[in-house]
Amino acid sequence: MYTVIGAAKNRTFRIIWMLEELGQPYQRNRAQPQSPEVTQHSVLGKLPVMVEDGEGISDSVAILTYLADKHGSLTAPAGTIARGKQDAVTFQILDDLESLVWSAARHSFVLPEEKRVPAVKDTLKWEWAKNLKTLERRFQGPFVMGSEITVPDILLTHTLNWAYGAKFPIESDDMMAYAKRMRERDAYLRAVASEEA
Ligand SMILES: N[C@@H](CCC(=O)N[C@@H](CS)C(=O)NCC(=O)O)C(=O)O
Repeated sequence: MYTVIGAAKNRTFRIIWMLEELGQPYQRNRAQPQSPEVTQHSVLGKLPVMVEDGEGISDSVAILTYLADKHGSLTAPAGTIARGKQDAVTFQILDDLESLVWSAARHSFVLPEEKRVPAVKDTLKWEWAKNLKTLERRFQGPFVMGSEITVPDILLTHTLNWAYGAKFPIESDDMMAYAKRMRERDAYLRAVASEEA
C-alpha cells in the first residue's frame, strides 16, 4: 500500500489523481512540509513524498513517473522514442510553465517579505503567455501526447489550475476546454473528494 505524505492543496494532488487514475489503493498522511514525517524520507522537507515498503520518493514528477512505469499506464514505455518525446514535454511544462507560476508564488507569499519583488510578476505572466502558445503547438489532442492520457496531462492540468488561480493569462479556448475536460474525469473528481475529506 502506498502512503502519500502531503497536506491538502499543493502538488500532492498530482499523486492522488495519478493513483486514482491507476485504481491503486493508498493512504494519506497530511503532514506539513519540513515536519519529521517528511524530513525522515526527504532532506528537502518538501511535499509530496510517497512511501512504499518504508522507502520514500520525493518530487511529484519523479513519483508520477515511478508509478506510471511500475503500473505500465499513463506513459509510453521507458526506452522508446515515444517516451523520450513524452519526457521532453514533461520538462517543457516544468521549465517553461510551472517555474513561472512557482516564481510568482514565491514573490507573493513564500519568500521573506524583504526579498520579494512583486513587479516581477508582470514579466512572469508575459513569459507564461508566450510559453503556453509554444506548448499548444506541441499539444496533439485530445491529450497532450495524443489519444491517451499520460504523465504530462496530470502535470499540465495541475499547472493550468494553479495558473488560473494566480490570474495568469490562459487566452486559448482550446486550453480552457482541455483543462475543463480533464477536471471532469472520474479519477480527478475522486482525487478532489480525497483532498476535501
Ligand atoms: N519539485 C518539487 C517541488 C516541491 C515543493 O516545492 N513543494 C511545496 C508544496 S507544493 C513545499 O513543500 N513547500 C514547502 C517548503 O519548501 O518547505 C515537486 O514537484 O514535488
